[in-house]
Amino acid sequence: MTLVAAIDRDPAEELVSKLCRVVAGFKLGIPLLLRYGAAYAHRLRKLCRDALWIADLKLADIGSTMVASVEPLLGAVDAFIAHAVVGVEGALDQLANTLEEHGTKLVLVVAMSHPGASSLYNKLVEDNIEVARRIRAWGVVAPATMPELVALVRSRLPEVKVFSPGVGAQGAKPGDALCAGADYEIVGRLITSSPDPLEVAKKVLAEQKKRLERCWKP
Ligand code: 3DU
Repeated sequence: MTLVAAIDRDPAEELVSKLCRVVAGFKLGIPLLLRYGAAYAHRLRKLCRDALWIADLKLADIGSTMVASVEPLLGAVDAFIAHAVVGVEGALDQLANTLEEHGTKLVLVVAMSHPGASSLYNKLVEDNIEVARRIRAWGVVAPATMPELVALVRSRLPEVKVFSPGVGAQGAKPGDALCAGADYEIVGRLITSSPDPLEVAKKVLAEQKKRLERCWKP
């Protein structure tokens, strides 16, 4: 399965129950976690235990603050997202150690999907990739809206899981990032704002499949 649903808003429980059969995982966002707290994430997980659960806290701080931020969610999720750009020493090294102790994965943002990311953030993509390599991140986030960056990340980090947001509301088409080498496409509003989220999720999966068949042809 190649689809991760970004759950940033209500009705989260309904969305998780409906999508559980068709998605690879769920990415819980800050808006939802701020509104309902960590206990809610533990509850949500019980609705779809076998999915891949990711907390997208957008961590970008010194190590001890990032460690304190993840603690309430340990056990509720399989992975946390942090920004590579904060660097290793005194930051991601401490976070990575804590996550490893708890059998939890680290996913690093190496490039972002919004247009403004091109003016600064994405210029650091090579350095961010190096951070991901040094810290042995399990996964990275790279933008579906800029498939050339996904392809770059895939070529530099062949063993790492690549998650690509930006499909749907931000303009990328299902399968664009998969064709460029991503493992999963993260889709939020296209699915979560629809009156029939399950139907839209199935449509995204079908479009991904169709696109993949075409992109692999010589
Ligand atoms: O645009 P959507 O509604 O499909 O949601 C995309 C999700 O991925 C959302 O939770 C957002 O916070 C996250 N994300 C990006 O969109 C772009 C990034 O570069 C990193 C994370």
